[in-house]
Amino acid sequence: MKKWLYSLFAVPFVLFGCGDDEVETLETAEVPAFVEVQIQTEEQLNVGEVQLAARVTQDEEVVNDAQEVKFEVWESGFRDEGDMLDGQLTEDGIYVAEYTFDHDGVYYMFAHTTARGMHVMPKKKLIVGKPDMSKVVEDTSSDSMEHGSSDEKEQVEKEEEHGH
Ligand SMILES: [Cu+2]
Repeated sequence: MKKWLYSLFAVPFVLFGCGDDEVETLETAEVPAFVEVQIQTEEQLNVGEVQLAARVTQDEEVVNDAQEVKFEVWESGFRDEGDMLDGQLTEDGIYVAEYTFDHDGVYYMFAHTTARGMHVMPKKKLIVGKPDMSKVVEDTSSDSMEHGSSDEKEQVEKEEEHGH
C-alpha cells in the first residue's frame, strides 16, 4: 500500500520538477501506462467451488510479474466476515484462486492487485444461486483502500495523524 502511495505522490515531481528548457522532454517522456485489471469471474455463479480470476495487463501487454493479486470475497452486508485469498499466476497475466460458496447469496469481490508500482482494485458483484433478494442485506462497506490485512496498521497511522 505504501508503494502505491509513493508512486502517486512521485508523479508531481516528475511533471513539475524540471526546468523550462526541459518541456520537450516532459512531452516525450514515457509515462508508465496504467495497470489494468479485469475480473473474469462470471457474475452469475452456482453454489460450490468457483474459480476467482483476474487478468492483469499494462498497455495491452499481459503482466506476469504482479507482486500481489489478492481476492477479497464477502457476502453483501458482511464484509467483516469476508475472506482474503492469494491469487496464483496461471498464464497470460491471469491470476486465480479457488473459492467455495456454501449458500445462495449476493456477494462482492475485489481483486486487490499490486503490479509495476501501482495498486488497482476492481470490484464485482456476484450472484450465487438464486438468493432471496428480499433477504439480502445491503452492502454499505466503502470502496476505499481498506485492506483486511493492513487495516490495523492503517488505523495506527490515522490515529497518529490525528494526534497532531
Ligand atoms: Cu486494494
